Amino acid sequence: MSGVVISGTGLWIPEHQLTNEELVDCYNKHVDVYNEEHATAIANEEQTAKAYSSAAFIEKASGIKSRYIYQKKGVLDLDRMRPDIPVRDNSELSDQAEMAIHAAKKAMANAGKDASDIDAVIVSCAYTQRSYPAIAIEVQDALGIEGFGFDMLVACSAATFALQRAYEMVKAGTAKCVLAINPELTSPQVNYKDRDSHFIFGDVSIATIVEQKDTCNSSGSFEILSTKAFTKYSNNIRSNFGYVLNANDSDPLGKEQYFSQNGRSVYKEVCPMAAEHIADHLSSIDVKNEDVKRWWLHQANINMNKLICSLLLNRQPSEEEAPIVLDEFANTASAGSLIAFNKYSGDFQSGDLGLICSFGAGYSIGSLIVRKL
Ligand code: CO8
Repeated sequence: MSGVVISGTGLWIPEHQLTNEELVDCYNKHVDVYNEEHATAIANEEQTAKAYSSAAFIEKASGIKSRYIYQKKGVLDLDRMRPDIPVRDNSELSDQAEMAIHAAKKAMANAGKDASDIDAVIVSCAYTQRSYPAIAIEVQDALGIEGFGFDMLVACSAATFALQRAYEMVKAGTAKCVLAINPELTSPQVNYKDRDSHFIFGDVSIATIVEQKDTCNSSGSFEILSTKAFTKYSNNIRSNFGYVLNANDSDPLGKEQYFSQNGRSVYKEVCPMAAEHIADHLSSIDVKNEDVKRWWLHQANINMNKLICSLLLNRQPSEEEAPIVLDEFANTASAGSLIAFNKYSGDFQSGDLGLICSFGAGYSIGSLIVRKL
């Protein structure tokens, strides 16, 4: 067995952008309408008035300035405040398969692979838009790939966990070349009427080719030296929407069904956990923290990434060492660390080491140590 490499990635960005200012403006108009409609109950202290959101708070607390969105229509409409994504006929490509295919084609081109080279497709993300048939099988069919495909859900760690499955499949010889795709369509699960979370997420799609070193003919490839996964149950980040709502008569659009979190606790609990996970992973293959040229970290919050790196390096990381993409993309669930890898790995020289790491809901943490070939 010759080793396993990442031979190419492909990033697809939706055409619509949504700034903090646009989101906040709409949210604050919603607050005015809400507080006026509930004025009596608020005055009688039966209900709490909603408070304004602020673009300055969002940028300071998270580092997020903007995000891309698959369908902007509807989100800034006060009477809707949800994306308006038209229903597609069963004979049409699904939205998520379309997002996946955009990124897959770019990854295949970057890795120098065509459909006949690939024998497995993984679609892995925070949500899939339906249960079955798997989005991965739809993508496999549309691209003309022989072999097999399956979907996986691991929230923010969906991308790293999928790359770990791809690595293991190639290593075990159950697949020769895997196309792993993360079409993160998060916007339908964002509660745009909730001040604490309306700004957090964006949509994007990223794809990665994982194959044997022997078959790799791409100049931009990275050998995967090691992978490590960790999970620990926590209720601090939840999304309750699911098919059982139909049976328990809950409102599928009720606010308790959307993404929600206890952001402060997540911050406090996940940062030390992620730093410990990374340090243990690096030391397990005798790599010193200082020998890592770049930290392609999950993109939820700029302050989290700075804290995790400072725990690892005993100093603040430079922008080159720990690149940030969340200012432009926001939190794109699992895709963030791979967007950073896609955009900030071109300057690597042969032998340079880097670490890809995600952390989030579950809790889940996934990491890969990679070396430029
Ligand atoms: N505008 C103005 N003020 C605000 C706003 C706002 N939008 N939101 C909150 N405030 C106020 C609060 O009310 C609070 O006021 P007070 O002090 O009077 O009580 C004050 O600002 C401070 O609030 P917080 O303590 O909540 O603010 P933080 O500094 O903690 O920042 C963050 C909030 C940015 C959410 C921060 O806690 C954070 O980033 N935490 C980590 C979160 C994280 O990484 N979560 C992972 C989530 S994603 C994931 O795991 C996968 C999910 C899958 C995808 C889901 C797609 C939908």
